Parts: sequence; C-alpha cells; structure tokens
Amino acid sequence: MSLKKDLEVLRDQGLTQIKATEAMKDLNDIRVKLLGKKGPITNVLRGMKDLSPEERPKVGAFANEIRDTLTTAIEARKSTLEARALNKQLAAETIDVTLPGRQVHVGTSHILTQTMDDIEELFIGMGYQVVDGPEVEEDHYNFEMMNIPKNHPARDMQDTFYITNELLMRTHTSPVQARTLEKHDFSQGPLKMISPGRVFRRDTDDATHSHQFHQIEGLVVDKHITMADLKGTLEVLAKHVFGAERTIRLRPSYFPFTEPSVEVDVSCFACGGKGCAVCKYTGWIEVLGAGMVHPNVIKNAGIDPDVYGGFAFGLGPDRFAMLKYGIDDIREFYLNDIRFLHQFNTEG
Ligand code: FA5
Repeated sequence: MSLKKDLEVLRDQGLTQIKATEAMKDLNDIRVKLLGKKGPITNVLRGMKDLSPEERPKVGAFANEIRDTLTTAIEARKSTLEARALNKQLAAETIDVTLPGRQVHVGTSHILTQTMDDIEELFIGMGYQVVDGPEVEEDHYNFEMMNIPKNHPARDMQDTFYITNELLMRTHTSPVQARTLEKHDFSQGPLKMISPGRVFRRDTDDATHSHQFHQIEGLVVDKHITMADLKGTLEVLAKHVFGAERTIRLRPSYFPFTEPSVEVDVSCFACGGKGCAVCKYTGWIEVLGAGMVHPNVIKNAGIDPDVYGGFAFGLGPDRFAMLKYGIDDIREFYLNDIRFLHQFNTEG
C-alpha cells in the first residue's frame, strides 16, 4: 500500500518540521503547506477515487488520522511558541523593585516671594489690608498725587520708563497710597494698608541695583497718628525680619510725599552693631525710606489734612532678602538659575 507509505513519510517529515519551527509565521506556513487545499494530504485524499472499494475507507481513515496528528502537533508547537514569547516579554518587562526611584524635582516659591509673603503676613497680623496697584501707571498717581508736580527736581530721583507723556512704568509703589486714600471711607475706620509689587526704574543694573525690582509700600492714616507709631511699627518689622535683637535708627532724609522724611537703619545683624564688612564698619544698615504723610498728599486725595494724617514707608524686599540671606548680587534673583533658587527651598 504505497499511499499509506507516502502518508507515513509525510507525517514523519511534517512532525520533524513542526518540531524545528521557531517562529509563529513559519509554523503557519507549514500548516498551509501540509494541510492546505493544495497540500499533499488533500492530494492523497483526492487520489482515493482510484483505489479499490476495500482499500478506500482504510486509506481515508489513515489520512484523517495523520491530518489529526499533524494538526495536534501544530497546536502543541503553537502553544509552546506562545508560552515562550510570553515568558520573553515578561522577562523584558520585569520591574526591579530594588532600583532607586527616579527623583522628582519639586519646585519652591522664589526667595523674593517668600520674603514678601513673610512681611505681608506680619502686617496682616497687625490689621493691615493688602492692596494691589497697576504696574503701568498714570503720571498723575505716580508723581502728581504724590506731591511731585511736572518739572519738580525730585522726579530725577526716580529715572522713569515713560510709555506716553501720561503713562509710565511705576517707579515706586507709592501711587497705590494715592489710589487707596482716594477711595477710603474714613467713617468706616482708619486706613492701614500695605502694597507689595514690582517697580521699574531706568537704573543701570549692578550688584545692588536692578531696572526692575520690588517694593512694599505701607500707609496708615487716621486722626492723631504720630512719628512714634511709625517708629514702633518699623521696629516690629526689623525685629521680625532680621531678629529680635535688632534696633532701628531714623535719620533725616527727603521725600516729596512725606514731611518729615527719614531713612531707616537697622543695627547690623552680622556683627550686632560692632562694625563689620556687611555694615561697612558703621554698625548700621540702611533698609528703607519713610516719613509722616505730607499734607499735600492727604489734600490731593480730597481729605482734610488738618483732621487726618499718618505715616508711610517704602521698603525694597530685594535688598531685605540680600541682607538677610547674604546674597551679594541682586541680579541673582532674576537669572532663575535653579542652583541659586534651590538653596532657599525652606518649604521641604
Ligand atoms: C521710594 O521709592 C519711596 N517711594 C519710598 C517711600 C515710601 C518713602 C513712602 C517714604 C514714604 P527709594 O527710591 O529710596 O524710595 O526706594 C525705596 C527702596 O527701594 C530702597 O530703600 C531700596 O531698598 C529699593 N530700591 C531703590 N532703587 C532700587 C534699585 N534700582 N534696585 C533695587 N532696589 C532698589
């Protein structure tokens, strides 16, 4: 029975090929080649019509048996290949839980923001309101309402970026004084405000000057406010920022919007007042400008200066932070070098 022999050879060759297959695609090709419509087994089955009636069922049964054997072998090989591929994938995707994690860099608020927030919180605790004002300001509020008329020589104290004749980048936070005074209803109580924000001057950048920096304005207006109130308030500020041991000293100065005007020095926190490089061997460090609000400023806002008066101050948080943290160049604040900024990550 040569057909049977042929089938046995086919089966043995097929089984060898199946066993040797390494790829799913090859296995599929073998299945098509062996069992497909044009394959040898189909051929054998087709040739059965030439067999005798006795032989036909035997060969048919044998051919079916071989087809089943090959199909089973293909399925088995398929499972093996699938399992192998899965194991390979699992091995490739294994997570090594002992590896150190990737570091996530968490941001921190800027040291100037931290400095300003700290001062804001102090004043909020003393009952002050925090007021915002525009950075693009009218000449009217930046200068005229602050008792600095056009052509007044005091305009030279603050070299200005003008946008038009009447519009400018504010040179200080003092215009917020005028804006708030104008709106305040004194029948509701005294005015106590601070106003932090950015200011702009045509100063040449160097280690202690920037063309863009920050100020925090302070203003208290009521009946019977005295210079003692100003001094007490600034003492609280100096001790809060620079340490409980600090004292302050007021020196006569000039601002068009305050009379009298003072420069405020704080006793040197680096040497305790003995004299060192930080305080240039004077024992004192100048930190802000202040004074009693000029009657013209009160009058310009439509308030009677014979009844109401107060004090005002303007400090530079950039310089405060430089002194407090020993930063020797103001430009560091604006370069945004992560190595600099990260040193002040006090928020964890
Ligand atoms: C003023 O701007 C006044 N408006 C302050 C004031 C308000 C006085 C209310 C009285 C009453 P002055 O020009 O001195 O003053 O600036 C105040 C502070 O801003 C300075 O003490 C300093 O800390 C800071 N400052 C001034 N110019 C610069 C600059 N170019 N770069 C960085 N900080 C500066």
